[in-house]
Amino acid sequence: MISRIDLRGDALPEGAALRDLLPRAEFDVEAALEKVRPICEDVRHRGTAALIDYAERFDGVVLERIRVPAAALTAALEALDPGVRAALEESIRRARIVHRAQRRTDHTTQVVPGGTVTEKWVPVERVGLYAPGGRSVYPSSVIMNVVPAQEAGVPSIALASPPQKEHGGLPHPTILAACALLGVDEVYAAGGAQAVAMFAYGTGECAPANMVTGPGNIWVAAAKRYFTGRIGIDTEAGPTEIAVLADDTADPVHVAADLISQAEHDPLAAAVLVTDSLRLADAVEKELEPQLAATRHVDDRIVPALSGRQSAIVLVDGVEEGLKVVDAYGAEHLEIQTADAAAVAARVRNAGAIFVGPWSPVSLGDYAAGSNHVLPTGGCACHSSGLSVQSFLRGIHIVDYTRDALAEITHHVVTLAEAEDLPAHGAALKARFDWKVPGQ
Ligand code: HSO
Ligand code: ZN
Repeated sequence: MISRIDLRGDALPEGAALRDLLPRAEFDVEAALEKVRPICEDVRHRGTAALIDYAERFDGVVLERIRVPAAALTAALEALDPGVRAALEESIRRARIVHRAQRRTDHTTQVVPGGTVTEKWVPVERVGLYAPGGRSVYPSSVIMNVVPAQEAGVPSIALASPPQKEHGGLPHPTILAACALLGVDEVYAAGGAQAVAMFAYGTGECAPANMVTGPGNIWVAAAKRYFTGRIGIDTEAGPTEIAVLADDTADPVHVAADLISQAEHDPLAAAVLVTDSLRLADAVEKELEPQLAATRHVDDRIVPALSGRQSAIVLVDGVEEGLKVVDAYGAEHLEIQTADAAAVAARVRNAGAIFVGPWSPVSLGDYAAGSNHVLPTGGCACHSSGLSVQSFLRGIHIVDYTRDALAEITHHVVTLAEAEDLPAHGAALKARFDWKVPGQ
């Protein structure tokens, strides 16, 4: 069911050439861009009326307004299963511990006597968070978006999630309950590109946001790309990926379970096992069958995901080569299931999040490790991080020089300004002094 890529024998190619040998899902955001453009512009011009029309067209519900009433949030929390509530509360508690520790403090550096640069961290003023509906109703993702924004000190947080026909046109009740638990009371029943446009442009009901974060389908990703430059975004989240770097010491039952766990998200989800053990590769493949027989979402998601060209078992000569492969791949989630897993994990350079050893599966991180599960996909782990407090902060440099400190550096500034043919830059400093070239 899962294909094999055999990289044993010859020396591995480097960089892009190695990446080209590895599987990856097609996620053509560019193509979706053309379709979302008119939707976004419609929301810009018609605001709430456009959102109401799209709710009818795409979600099959007739809405009178987009804002979710406060009573619906309270009612959803009251109706929430107590076990789910307790689990969400524990997930929030752990996420807060980790994200609170990420807070940054302002820092002043004295560059020269009388010359300082302070880096001041300021939260984004208003953030719109997106929580998908349909197949992916994930209250855990509400936590992963809201907690870092709150811990960063974002003063205004709003959330949008698609209206659900079976819930009277409101977003899914567990999404609403998660919002209520987190203290987010500004919630909108809007989905897809139109929800992103609502935050980007603002409507009569919803003030514009400076930033939009949160996972979504290809339309949400395309809308985020459309608005890049106008608003801040986190990443264009693509389908979920898991890579497992494992050797002969790994338990095939664990490895198979973890590959299936992420394949469960989406037919385009990627599950990649990188191993130097043929015995493990065979055992994992054998293990998939009984595990699939015991789970749901098999034919619609897991089998297409595992058998798709985005998933594979990659055979390598040793853990050393395996490290090169996982670095070239840059997985959203990377598990290390080898001897001395912590030492191997410490050498990984590219991954959204790393899960070390047999007792740290990706599913733990999805819900309750305290780590964030909004992570870079599609190889973006090579240049980007997952969502964190830092995502919602801006570092502002505050430059404060005394007269003497400015005087001391003026000749260098004037020289560079002349070299760039920008004499007025130099003149801005010279005008402050009875200036002559020092030493003349
Ligand atoms: N693995 C997904 C997040 C998620 N898993 C939500 C379960 N619910 C992307 O990191
Ligand atoms: Zn997951």
